[in-house]
Amino acid sequence: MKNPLESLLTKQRPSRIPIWYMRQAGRYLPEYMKLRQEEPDFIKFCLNSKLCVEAALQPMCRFDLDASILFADILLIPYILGQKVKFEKNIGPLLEPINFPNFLDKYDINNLKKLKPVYKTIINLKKNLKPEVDLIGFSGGVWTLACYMLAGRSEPNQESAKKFMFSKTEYFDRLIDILTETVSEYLIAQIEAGANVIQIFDSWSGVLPATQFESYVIKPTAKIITKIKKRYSEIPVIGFPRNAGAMAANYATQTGISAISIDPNQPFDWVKKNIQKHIPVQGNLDPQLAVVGGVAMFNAAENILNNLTENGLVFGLGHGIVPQTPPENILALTQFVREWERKH
Ligand code: 1CP
Repeated sequence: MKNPLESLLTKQRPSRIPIWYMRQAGRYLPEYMKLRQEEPDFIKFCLNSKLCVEAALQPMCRFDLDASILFADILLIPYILGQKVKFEKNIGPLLEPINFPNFLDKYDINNLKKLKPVYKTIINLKKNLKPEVDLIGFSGGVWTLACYMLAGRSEPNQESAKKFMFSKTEYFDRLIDILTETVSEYLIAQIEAGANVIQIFDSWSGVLPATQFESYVIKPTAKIITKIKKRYSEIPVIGFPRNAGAMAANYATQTGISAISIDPNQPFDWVKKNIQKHIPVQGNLDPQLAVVGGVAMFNAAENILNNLTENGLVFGLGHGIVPQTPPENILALTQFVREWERKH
């Protein structure tokens, strides 16, 4: 029998409500902060399988979760494509400016071999997971990767990437093609190593006009999924087109995705009618509720469970767990969902 998460994503009845949280490992866990001191350079940390396996397992020891997510970062892709990437404390990622078209001309898919330590993390992580727990591999969506590559840092409205997209469209399209091929092969390699569910994080999809959302979120995602399905037809892929609004409905029906991670601001009725009619959803508790905890968090969680479990729900947050979150709240939230299920 398949595990709860895999069952739900492949349209079978799960034995219980699957739960996992985006960014469930990492900065809100004191044991992670301690482990992190062993390798201050975050890229090197992500390329150290031993440390990454331990980081991925930390939340599994604390909480009753149905999936473990690979510990790595979406910015390993620009890094192996030859762009210098570093993570600065209190600032975030800093990427060196790209020289066009030289950068595009020196593209070589073989650079993906530099990510062997990531595949090793998956192999060793799998050995440490209970058989009923799924292993999620992931990548950034190509638009989101392009955002960081073009802005060189985290930029809330993505002006730099948008300006480049509108003014240097030919270069931009080539970059998107390169990223589409790279992400496809990267995810296939993760599946080969043992990931049995994939999530694509398109965290910045919400800043795009509808036309460009079609071209740079929906189309590349559809291509990636077609490539994956050709090799591994059974592997479910969860999409996270953050802040996509009404475009999430097109994303649900046009990409071949198995489920969508929805935002906290998407109304239940709209989600039921436009997404759950086709595929299950994942989410969508506001991450700040997990910071606050208590009655506010439980009421909101119950509302999600009352509204979305009937037609396929992976319970989780609408975005990643933020660093200020007390781990006890994640424990209480997980127990609350298990208890709700026992009563219903
Ligand atoms: O220890 C540290 O200081 C590094 C903090 C950190 C961690 C723990 C970063 C830097 N990345 C990660 C791990 C990570 N990143 C994981 C594995 C952990 C887990 O989920 O269990 C995953 C899945 C990611 C994915 C990721 N990285 C995304 C997509 C999800 C999202 O939150 O929208 C994005 C956008 C990134 C980029 C990134 N990595 C790190 C930072 C500070 C940023 C920039 C975020 C921003 O622009 O606000």
